[in-house]
Parts: sequence; C-alpha cells; structure tokens
Amino acid sequence: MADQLHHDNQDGWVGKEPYWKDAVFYQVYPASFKDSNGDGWGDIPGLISELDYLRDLGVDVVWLSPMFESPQKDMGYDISDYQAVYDRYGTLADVDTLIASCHDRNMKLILDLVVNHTSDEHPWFKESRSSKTNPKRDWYIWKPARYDPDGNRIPPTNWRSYFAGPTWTWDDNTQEYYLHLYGSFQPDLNWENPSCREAIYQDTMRFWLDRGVDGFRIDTVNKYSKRTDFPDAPITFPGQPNQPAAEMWCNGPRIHEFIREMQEKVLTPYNHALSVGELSNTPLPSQVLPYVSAANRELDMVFEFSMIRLGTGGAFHGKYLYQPYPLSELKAHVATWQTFLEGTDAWHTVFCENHDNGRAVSRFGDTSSHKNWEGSAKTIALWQGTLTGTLFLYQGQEIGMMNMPRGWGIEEYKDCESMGFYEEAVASGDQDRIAKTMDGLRILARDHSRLPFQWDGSANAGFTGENVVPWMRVHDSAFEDGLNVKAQKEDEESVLGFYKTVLKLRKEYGELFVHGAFRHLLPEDEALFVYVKEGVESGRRALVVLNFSAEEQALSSRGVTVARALGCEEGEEARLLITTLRERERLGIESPERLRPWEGRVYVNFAEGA
Ligand code: TEU
Repeated sequence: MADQLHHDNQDGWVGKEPYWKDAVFYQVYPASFKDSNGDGWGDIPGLISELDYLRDLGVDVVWLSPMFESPQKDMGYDISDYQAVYDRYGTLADVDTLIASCHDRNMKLILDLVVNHTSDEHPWFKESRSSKTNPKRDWYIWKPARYDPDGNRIPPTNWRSYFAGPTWTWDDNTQEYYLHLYGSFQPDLNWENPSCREAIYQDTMRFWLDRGVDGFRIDTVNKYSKRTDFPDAPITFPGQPNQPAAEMWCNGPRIHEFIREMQEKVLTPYNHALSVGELSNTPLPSQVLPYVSAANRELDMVFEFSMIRLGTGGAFHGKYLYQPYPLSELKAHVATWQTFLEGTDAWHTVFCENHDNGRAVSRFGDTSSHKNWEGSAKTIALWQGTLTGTLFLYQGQEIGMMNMPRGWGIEEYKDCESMGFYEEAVASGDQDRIAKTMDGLRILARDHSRLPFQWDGSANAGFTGENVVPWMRVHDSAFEDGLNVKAQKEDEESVLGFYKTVLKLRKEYGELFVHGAFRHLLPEDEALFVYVKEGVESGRRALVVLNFSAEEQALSSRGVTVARALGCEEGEEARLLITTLRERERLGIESPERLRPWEGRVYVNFAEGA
C-alpha cells in the first residue's frame, strides 16, 4: 500500500483519514474582511473578532491571503518582507494571537505562500539588480537583450505576462532583462539556484511554521521550474509582440523535484504541514495526478482551474472577452474532477470562488431578482456542499455576495490585472474591444470578490466605521436588499442559515458528500444538474438534483424518477433530506419530479419505516 502522506490525527476529528479531507476551509482576504481601526482596510484584529462567526458557520481551517509587508501593487502577492506584517493589517504579535485564537477554537490557520516571485522592493531583488557580480544576481532570472533586424532592442523571448505586456523588463543599471510572469514589479525567483531555494524554505516557510501556522496555500505552485533554453513561444495571435507561453514556464522539467524537495525538507518535518497548491494551466487529470498522488509525496491537494475559468477567453490575451458557455460544459468539468479520484491515491478540492474571480452567484447563478438570487445562492451551496473533495469557501460566499452592480464604472476597479487589460484595450483604440473588455470585467474581474464584506446594513456595511472611506466601495445590496450577515442571522432560512445546514449535513453524511463516488445523470441537460453520490463502504446513496434555470423543470419528462435514480431496493424509500425552498414555498413539492426555478434538492435512500 502506498505510504500515505498523512497528517497525524492530533485532534481525533476523523478515523483513518487526515483531518483536512473532511474539514471546511474558508479564505479570508484581509483587506476586505473587517476593519478594526478605522483606516478603511481590513485587518488581523478584525479577523480575530469574527472567528466565532466562522466557527459557528462550520469552518475548520482559515486560509489567510497575504498579510506580509508589501507595496500592495498586487494586493500583497508582491512581498517585500516575508517576516513582517503589512502595517495596515497589524503586527507579528497580532498574527501570533490569530494562530492561538484559531487553535483555541479547534480551528487551524494556513497562510499564503508566494514564492514564485517577490516584490521588486524585496532586499533580495535590490541586491540582485545592484550588479552582475552580486552573490544574489542568480537568485532572479536575468538575460541579455536581443536585437531585431533594425537593431532595436527586444526582450529575450516573446512571452506574454499575465497582466498584459511582456514577461521581461529592462534594467538600465546592469543592461539586462529580468523575467516576471506577472507584473514588472514581481520579478521571478530563480529556483534553479540551490541557495535561493534554501532561503525560501528558511525565511518564508520555517519562519511561520515555527510560529505555529498549520500549513500553506501555495501560490502558483507549478511555475517554479521554467524551460532553461528560453525559446520563443509559437505565434497564437499574429501581429502581437507577446504570445501566450505557459508551456515554457508551467509544469517545467524540474517542477516535481522542487516540490518534493519542499515537502521533504520543510512540510514533512513539521508534522506534514498542510499544502494546497494553486495549479493553473493544467487541465488534464494525467498532469495533475503526479502533484497529488499520496505516494509521490508532493502536495496534499491542488486547485484546478477548468471550471473557474469558464467564460474567460483563455488565460492570456483576450481573457476578459467574455465567452458564453452551456451548463453542460460546467457539468463536464465537475464530473471530470469528481471521478479523477477513483482508483487513485490522490485527493482534490471543491471550490467555486476565490479572490481572483467574479462571484459565483453572479457567474453561475442568477441575480436578476431577489428570489432568483436567493434560490441560486442556495443551489450553489448545495452543489458545492455535496461534492467529493475538500470544500473551500470564500468570504461572503456564505451570504450570497454578488458582483459589483453593472452600472459601476471602471473607476471602481482597482486590480492591477483589470487595469492591465483595460488599458491594453484603450491603447488599441478599438471601441468595440473596449466595450467588450468592460463587459467581461463586469462578469469576471478579480475586483468583484474584493469588495468589503457585508456585515450589516449601516453606512459602510459594518466593514469599517461609518465615516471612513473604505479602500473599495461597499456594494449597494448591503443596504438596499438586506444582503448582510446581521439580516441573515435573524432569518434561519436565509442563505447564511442554509450554508450552516449544508455544512452540518456535509459532515453528518461525510461518507456520501465528502468521500462518495460520483455518478453523473443527464450530462447533456442544459437546465438540470443531477448526480448520485454513493458511499463506498455502506452502499448508501444520495440523489442531488439542482435546477440551474429560472424555469420549472420536471424530472419525469426526462424519464427520471427519484426512487429509480437513487437505486432504491426493495424495502427502501427515497426521502427528501433537504431543499433550498423556504418552508412556505414547499407546498406542493410532494410531487418530487418537479423542481421550482433555481431549486436544489437532495434525496437519500432509507430503509422503509426507519
Ligand atoms: O494567481 C496566479 C494566477 O496565475 C491566476 O490563476 C490568477 O487568477 C490570475 O489572475 C490569472 O490571470 C496568484 C494569486 O492568486 C493572484 O492573486 C496573484 O495576482 C498572482 O498569483 C501573482 O502572485
């Protein structure tokens, strides 16, 4: 049997499985969660003051997005000191208190590990750029210029960066280019250099593990090993200077060696500290398996991006030119990753939001009316809560937070990626492209998920003091539609109340929902998402029926009956475990074959009379 990469069951939460499979994770974006000192930015004391809210919701592990010292050009994903806390977020002592406060509540805390690149203001980079002979020169990736036939200086390759523009920036002082897959202010570290790797392990990982954090969400985990021959990428967009080039720097030749080294030298010695890697540009199960197969001793789990990227025009050029897609495509991605685990020793994640994407209810649900908003937010809860893998929620998902109102202009968008694409469209002078980019941003921009958290209906939604100007504008829905925690706490049947119930059921029926085998029914259907989850040992089953449309849908007209789909045997009956409908809306749902608009239901097989 494979030597399982397990955490010890220190807490005795689960039997033979590591705790993080059944645990519910919750991502906190510190700038936008809760401001305790009235400067318009969320902070760590604010987070500490709401840990009981998270515990009460059913959260087991908090993932805190970067709170390190940073010029904040990419909201802390540009770190200038890994061992200091950004002033507006608090102090080292606050993080120590946060760790202790999580542990006191039997919760865990993981930090964001951003080590593909640093800020250009990190002392390592300042040294590296100071001269060609500096000992840290080789800690970053430097290359001489090329020249075109007219003698103009051009970058070493034609690679396009994530935030638009080339992946190379010229350094006047030392007359070479440095590589950056993201912004020019985010130079890539050179993982080929062993002393650079050792500094990463020591200064960014062991430092925090020694203080008691339980592991890391590992940013851009598959981009540390680049091709070292630096070829040009093939031309995908003729006439463009910079081309998509992920195959040149993603899942590179030494990537598994580097990750295994990190696991062996750092994570394993710290009681197998938790690792969840961000694995973009890697859509094939065969590519993902080596990262998460327990026998390989690399990562506990990863975020795979096929579903979260739906609607984008690819990861690079044209990302924000919105591409509509049918529900069947979304379902196919889910089915691929639900069945990925079968017959392997791997594990996976379940998520539909994070700080890099629009809100799920606005993308996959329906915000055209209050009723549809509520129904679709709950249907999304039921969908996520019944899928196999470790569940990750993003702050505000549990109250159904939405994208910015469509009427808000570009001035409300702050993200460097949004700016890069918008400015590129403007520079093209093409009005159609500008309009289409703006439309895409309205659905997909990273900004939407970064709006202040909606705690109550007061002037700044309880995120910060009423007279403070928050760093991003508060969504009108906090006041106008009662979309806030306070209002939803007073209503057991709210989206928040529903999430709590779903998370409880997820644990109670963990064998089905967290670990069960997934069987897809009606895969081609463009309105209903229907699947069976089956307990591997008990043979117990759940039938999940989700209406992803604003019309009533009948199962019967599709030839499906609940008892048959559930595989009820003699002496068994199908029982409704949960529906997204409010009590007063349930009249007449005895006919189990009809689903209301944006309604989700789960049936379970029970022994008759039990
Ligand atoms: O994102 C890495 C990344 O490449 C993406 O998947 C991201 O969604 C990007 O917007 C794609 O265009 C991580 C962080 O999550 C993101 O916030 C950072 O901006 C990025 O790394 C750079 O550190």
